[in-house]
Formats: sequence, C-alpha cells, structure tokens
Amino acid sequence: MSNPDHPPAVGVLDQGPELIFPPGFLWGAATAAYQIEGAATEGGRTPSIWDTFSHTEGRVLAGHTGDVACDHYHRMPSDVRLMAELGLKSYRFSVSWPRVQPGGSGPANAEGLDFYRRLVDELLGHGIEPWLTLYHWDLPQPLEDAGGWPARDTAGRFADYAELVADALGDRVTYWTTLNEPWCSAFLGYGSGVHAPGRSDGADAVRAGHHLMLGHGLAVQALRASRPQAQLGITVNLYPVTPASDAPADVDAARRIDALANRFFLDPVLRGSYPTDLAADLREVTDFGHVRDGDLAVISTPLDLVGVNYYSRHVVAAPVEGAEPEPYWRAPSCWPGSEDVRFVTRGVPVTDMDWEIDAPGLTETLRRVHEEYTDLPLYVTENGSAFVDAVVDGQVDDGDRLAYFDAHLRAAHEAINAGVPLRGYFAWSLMDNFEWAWGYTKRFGMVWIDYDSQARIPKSSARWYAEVIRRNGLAAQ
Ligand code: IFM
Repeated sequence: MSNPDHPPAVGVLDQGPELIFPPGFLWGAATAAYQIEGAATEGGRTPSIWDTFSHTEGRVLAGHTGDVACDHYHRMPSDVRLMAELGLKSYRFSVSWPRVQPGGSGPANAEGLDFYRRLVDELLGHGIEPWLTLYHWDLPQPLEDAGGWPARDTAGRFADYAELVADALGDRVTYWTTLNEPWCSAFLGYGSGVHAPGRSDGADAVRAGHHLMLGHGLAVQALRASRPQAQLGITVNLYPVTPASDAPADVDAARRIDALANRFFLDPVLRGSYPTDLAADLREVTDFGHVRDGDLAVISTPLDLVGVNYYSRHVVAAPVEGAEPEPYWRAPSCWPGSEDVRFVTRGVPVTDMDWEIDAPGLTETLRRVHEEYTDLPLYVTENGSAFVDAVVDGQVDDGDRLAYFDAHLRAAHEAINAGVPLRGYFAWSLMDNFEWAWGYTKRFGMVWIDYDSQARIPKSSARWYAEVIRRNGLAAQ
C-alpha cells in the first residue's frame, strides 16, 4: 500500500504492499581492496599478483592498473561518510594481504594494518557494521613465485596471515569471510588465465581450488581459536546451471558444469567430500593426488554463515560439431574435463558484461544452498550489474541497474518466504572500480567515480537503495 510517510522508491511504481525484510536484515554494499584502494606502493605495501598481471602488457583492457583506482586509501573517511549518508548498515571490504604482510610471510606491516584499523573505527563510529574479507584475489607476488595456490604451502601462509589480521582487528570486527569466490581464483587465475596470475593449466586450477579451500579451513580454525565470538564464513559465487533441453546429453553437460562451478566448493566446505562425479569427469586432468588425509576435515571446519555471490545463470548444452569456443568465463580452459560443453545464450536481456539477467536464479540458488546443504544463515555477499552509465547535468540516472537490484531483492525476499534463513544483502558495488581484466571499462557502482577528478556522484540506484534500507524493504510491483 502506498504510504505518505514512505514515498515510492525512485523509478519504481508503488502499486502494492511493501515487501518488508526481517528485522535486523543486514543491508550493505561491498568492495575489494585492489579494486578501489590505489596507493599500490605506499605504506609498505608490496606487489600482489594483480599488480604484476595488470602491469603486463595485454593482460588488462586498455592497460589499466589498480595503481590509483578510486584512491580510497586516501579518501577513506569521506567514503565512509558517503556510506553513512546512504544509510548502509554494513560495509563489506577486503584486506590487501601485501599491504598488511608484505611479501606474504613474516611480520605484520603496522602501517598497513593501521589503515584497516582506521577504516573499521570510522565504520563503527558511523554505526556501520564492518564485514571483513581476508582474500579477494590479491596474493602477494612472492607466494606466487613460490608456486601460488597450486602449491600446498600457500594454504598455510594464508592461515598465518588470517591470524595476523585477527590479532589486529579481531576485537572490533564480528563478521569475517575467508575467501571471495575461490572459483575465480582457481579457474580464471590458473585455468583460463584471464585473471592473475594468468596461468593456464587444468590440473593447476584444480589444485589451486583445493588449496584455497584448505587455506580457508585452516584460517577458520585459527580465527576460531583466537576470536571465539566472531561470525565466520566463506563467500562462493554460485550459478544455477540449466540444460538447454531435456536431451540426456544436455542434462549431462549441465551436471558437469554444475560440478565445476558449484559443487566443487559447496561439497568439500559443507559436506566434507568432493562430488564423486567431479572426480570421474576430471580423471584425464588430475588424480586428486594433491588431496591428503585429513584435508577434507579441515576444509569442512564448521562455519557460522555462508556468503553467496550471485550474478547470472549458466545454460549449457552438449557439444556440437564445429561450434566456436567463446571467450572469458565461457572459455573451455575454465572448465577442465568439460572443455567441449557449449554455453548457450538465450536472447534474454544482458548486462554490460554480457551476463544474462536472471533474478529467479537467485531464489533458486539460495534455496538450493539451504535445502541441499545447510541450515546456516546465508548472506548475499554480492549482487549487482554493470551498465553503461553517463553523467548528464551532474546526475547519473542508472535505471537499468536500479531495476536489476529491484528484481533481485524481490527474488531474495521470495527465498526468505520459502524458508531460507537469508540475513543480509550486499550490493556490488558501492562504487565504480577496477573490474579486473576489464579495467575501468565496466561500471558496477551505485556511486559514479570520475577517474580523473576522483569525484563521487551517487547514482539514482544509490538513492533508491538508501530508501530501501530506510524502510527495510521495497514496494511490490
Ligand atoms: O568485480 C567483481 C568482484 O570482484 C567479484 N565478484 C564479481 C564482481 C563483478 O565481476
């Protein structure tokens, strides 16, 4: 019902009752260190794999790097004020490993940790709950030089780093996620090589995935020991995988991609085992000899929450003669053992990333995690869209992005109605930023960044989101 005290959200017709979320629902926005901080060589920070990769010709579009990014390192207090103006209840950020532990091992860098102490204090001072992600893809370069994630030792280094961050920030941060999207680190970083460190070997990708999860489990154990009150979780990027038809070969293609995209991580972390069909699919790639006794018990160390990042759906089909392999996340090298599966485009609206917009897929994904895997509280730790925005008369009217958020929040609400213990939602992203191999050419932000002047302009989606947060829900259609 339209309520004079609660005016309709910008751009959305208020034709029915509001869709209210549960009390205490954690409304937030997310970013990641390399994508926004800049200050790549300041305060004792040393290079990560993304510094090396982005400075290597031909790796990132237009030669963009994260050297300056959104200059958040220097503008942090005013960025937090902006978050407070939007009414964010929580802010999900990541810690740059090479900023706080240069080189990836040894003592902490006090100056680096101090940046995050100040950030957390600013957030708490504005009543914003800090949500800390330990690893959002910026492995210190010396650890890559020593073998990277395909090397088992990297898992142990990650646990040491987690302990060091917990010592510094554990008294004031409640929510911790270990890894962000280990699929991307493993399969884009070591399989297709479109992400740092740019290596391309199916067996290495599988080993990297295992050691990322091992590092996650070891880090959870270290954090649990030193901070028993902390809420600990992992963030995985999940996709519903749908066969293009009922034909058995298409159904089997969907099973294979689901195993690599979703169950590769969900099963070990939440069930303590690898899916048996995955091992069979990968038999030509690896014998899983890198998995040692006890690893899966560590990987499945109990958690307090699961973070789900959701962007789109995969629709797949069996291979056809002569089909052209497609680029990026459809690249065959992302899918060891399933290189010949075809990704099908349905002709539905897409974002500027060419990702199909599929809000019901969010309901489906959340329900699946809850119904097949866990009763733990779930959080959407990322959801959002890139569109081509423009500043007109000092404003950015991003109706497409606003509609994307609106549809996905409705889908999230539907999941709650279906019994999913969804406790929060983080929009990706607070601000435009360095979109990895796409550099600054893709804008995901609710806040426009002028990369020349570093001016910030909240887009219409930001104003709309502020209103959603204020009323703890949104207008029904
Ligand atoms: O920008 C990324 C983010 O770093 C991880 N999740 C997906 C986003 C959009 O590609």
